Amino acid sequence: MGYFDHINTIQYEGAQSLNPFAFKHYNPEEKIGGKTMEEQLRFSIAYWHTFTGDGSDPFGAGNMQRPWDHLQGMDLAKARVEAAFELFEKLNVPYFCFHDVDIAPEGHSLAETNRNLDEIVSMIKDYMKSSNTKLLWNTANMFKHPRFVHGAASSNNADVYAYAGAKVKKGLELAKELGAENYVFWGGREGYETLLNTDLKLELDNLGRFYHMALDYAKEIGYNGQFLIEPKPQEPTKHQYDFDVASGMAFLQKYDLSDHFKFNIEANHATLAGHTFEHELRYARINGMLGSVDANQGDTLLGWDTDEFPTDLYSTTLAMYEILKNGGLHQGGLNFDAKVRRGSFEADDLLHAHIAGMDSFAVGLKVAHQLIEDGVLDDFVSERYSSFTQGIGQQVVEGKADFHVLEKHALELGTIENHSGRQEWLKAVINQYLLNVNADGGLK
Ligand code: XLS
Ligand code: CA
Ligand code: CA
Repeated sequence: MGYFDHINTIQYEGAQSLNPFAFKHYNPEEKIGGKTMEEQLRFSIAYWHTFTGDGSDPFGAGNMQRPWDHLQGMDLAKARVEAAFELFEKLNVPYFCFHDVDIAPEGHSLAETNRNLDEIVSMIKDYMKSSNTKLLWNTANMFKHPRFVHGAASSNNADVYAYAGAKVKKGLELAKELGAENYVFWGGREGYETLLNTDLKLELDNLGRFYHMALDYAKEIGYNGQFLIEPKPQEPTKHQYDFDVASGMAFLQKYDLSDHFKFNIEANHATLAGHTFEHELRYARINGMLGSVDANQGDTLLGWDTDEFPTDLYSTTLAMYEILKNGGLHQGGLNFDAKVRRGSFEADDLLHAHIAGMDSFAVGLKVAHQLIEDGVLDDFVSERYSSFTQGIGQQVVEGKADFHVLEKHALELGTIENHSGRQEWLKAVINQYLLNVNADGGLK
């Protein structure tokens, strides 16, 4: 007896299908840009939202109806593993991600917690032997337990710092054991509330030291996964240290870590930082630091981290544009760090949500691929910057200009001519591609 027996494996039925349990655009085998959609998109399910999350929010208790609800403790943890591998197979998703506390309950001591983890990890390892689903990344939750009230690797309390080190040590061991392709650091409480009680320099220096210790330990045990920093500007802290990609890069460079880390970019964190999703992806990409993606979306009417399933095709298209320009996600993936709304409390909603997210990114992939093939944006952008391919512009780019050269050129200029940036036209072109690339008939 399984948890999702009433649902068959989700199949691709094409854009005209009205079957709620079918993919309309995600066709894993279909090749786009020389690779299958499965290889291009590398979808992943987030264990915490889908198997551990209960729907509780600051105003109300948990309300999700899950077929494993009657269980507790380690029995509950084991049931979740069974349910997880069943859902991975039903959705044919190649990856999953977890925090340590998502998969096993915390014990009364660190040693007991680690024993719980070991038991569940060996169960997961067994399931992975016969499953196609692999571990995209794992991480340590260093924000939930009260001990992390003042942070973890940026805490004022050295005992907490040590505890955090022990958790990441264990996390790296699990990553190696399960073959995680990446290891993520999201600094949930690595930040501060007020400078009145904060030694900013010591906290940042300690954080830098902590990441070095993690790198050293990974090397020591022979764990070769990619290290990822996941930026977020705030929430739960008022000011989180890895605010966005640009500030994360400055931090990594200062502490001599930039050769060893890439970024895990979450859409909703980008918008919380006052950026677009594609801005963060572009910023990381042009610096060779786009590692992986937490695929979700925020809500323009709500100012917080709502972690909705991604359904905005405009956003998935622009995200896939960056990802394709990056030559793909490499060992990263598109992890649905997304939760069903509180009102969507039935277990079937988990399937609807993932199908919606996977289809939305499949559309984004197809449209972005076509935009790149046709060179629509590339041609426009290169024309727009063509003044830097000749004359004074070329001298600037080749490092042959100084202020004397610039002044001489400026003094000789007559009227300066600028051209329109044509953004309304470009948006209309994207709309055309969105509608045409996917127009393969009406509904049936
Ligand atoms: C929270 C973060 C978190 C990380 C992993 O906002 O998105 O879930 O992805 O700790
Ligand atoms: Ca995330
Ligand atoms: Ca989030």
